[in-house]
Amino acid sequence: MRRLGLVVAVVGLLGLAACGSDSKKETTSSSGGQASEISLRAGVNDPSDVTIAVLAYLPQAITVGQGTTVSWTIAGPEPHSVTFLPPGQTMPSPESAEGQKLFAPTPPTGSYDGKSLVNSGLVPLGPQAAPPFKVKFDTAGSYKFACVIHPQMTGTVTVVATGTKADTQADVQTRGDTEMNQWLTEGRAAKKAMTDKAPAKTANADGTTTWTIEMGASTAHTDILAFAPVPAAIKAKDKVVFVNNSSAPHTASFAGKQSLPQNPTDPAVNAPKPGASPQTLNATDFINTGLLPPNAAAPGQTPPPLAARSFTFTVPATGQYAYVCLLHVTSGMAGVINVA
Ligand SMILES: [Cu+2]
Repeated sequence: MRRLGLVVAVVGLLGLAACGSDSKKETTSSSGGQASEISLRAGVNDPSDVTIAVLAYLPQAITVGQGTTVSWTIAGPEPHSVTFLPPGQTMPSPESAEGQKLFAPTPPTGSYDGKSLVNSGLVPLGPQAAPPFKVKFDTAGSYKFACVIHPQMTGTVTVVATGTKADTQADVQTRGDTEMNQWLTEGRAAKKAMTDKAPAKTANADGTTTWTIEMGASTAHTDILAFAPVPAAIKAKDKVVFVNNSSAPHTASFAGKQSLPQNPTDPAVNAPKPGASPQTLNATDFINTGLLPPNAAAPGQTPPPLAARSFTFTVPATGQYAYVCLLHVTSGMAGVINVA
């Protein structure tokens, strides 16, 4: 490989010295067309509505020259990974033990050649910002990567020979913005549909009402991290059912007068408290649904049934019962049950 590089360099020099028009082309493409470092974004939240999370690498595909370092920045509060799997391996479900192993990083040892696992791990886990994840590419080829918790998030790095036209940082920024705006439009429409519809409700024989609040919504390229629609006329002794029809796991967690778990990996996040559905709310205790699974199926499996994605609370008395999703609180996923 070293010798090949030397040959290319010598031919380049000869070209420069000998033939005018060819040498100009060489110079333009090698100096202007290839950057030593290219950075791109992994996920972003809508700057005008933090509850809309774009689940995409921006842009999805980049072309770089040999020797380029690619740098991914987790640009929003939602965690993502940049995971290059070894040849022949497919991305395991994030709920599986295999998937959860990929939450931990496997940093590159030298430049990446497509033959091994290289993985940022899941970052950030919690409110801290994550440093960019960097991989250097010396070998021409096409390398696919994906996010361990968002199977729809995939990308490609194409590495071309030195001197071949590659993306500039400006190209990457422009294409990233174009793709981002497309997915923001998709997400904003889904958010509007979710919040604009009338809350689902059923009348009970005892004169109370059971209201349904949806936990998030998902499109092909976004997660809407909101509880909606908001019922306006809840009365004491009514019931509220939280239902997860989205592609992400969520909780509905009431702090009461306690403090909430801060880290998404805290086992308390996934523990229904004080126990399984149904429960009665109060103004004092920490009350938690635990993680309600997404309405999505692992390969070869069926999605969890509605009952497994639902949790029912009775609201005993007038007052305000504030709640959050413990996984998505940094994306503004929160609500209040107002009981008149
Ligand atoms: Cu959530």
